[in-house]
Amino acid sequence: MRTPLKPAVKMLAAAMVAAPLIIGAGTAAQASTTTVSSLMAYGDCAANYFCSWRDAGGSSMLTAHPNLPGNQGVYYMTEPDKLTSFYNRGTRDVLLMDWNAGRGCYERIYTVGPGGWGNLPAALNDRTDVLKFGYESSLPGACPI
Ligand SMILES: [Ca+2]
Repeated sequence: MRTPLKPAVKMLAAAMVAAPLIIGAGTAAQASTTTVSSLMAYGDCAANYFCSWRDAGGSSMLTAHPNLPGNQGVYYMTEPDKLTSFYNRGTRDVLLMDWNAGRGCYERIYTVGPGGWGNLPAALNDRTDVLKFGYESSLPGACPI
């Protein structure tokens, strides 16, 4: 049985639902710093963005980053080791990178093609530290391939 939400939580949730979603509006630089609601789900990921969530099935949004060229498309996770599910609405592959302490470098653990969405395999859950669009960017400390 679910515990009813406390009134303050209910009000906050209602306000978040009522607030218009502005991701994708304005410049890419502005949009990349837009605060996202934990109520967002797969369907809320804007076109040309890579979105991630803390929980399976697009639950509890973690990040929304625009598909930018070169090194602008490299994003260090503000909350590393939290990414569980994802949706790539960009036009290029997104590479998920994990710090490998043994090797002392960031290794690619997963690649999400354009349009790809879902949950990471269990062994890769809560490991992503950096994500990057495409292959042309350089990530300092990346493991040699
Ligand atoms: Ca990690």
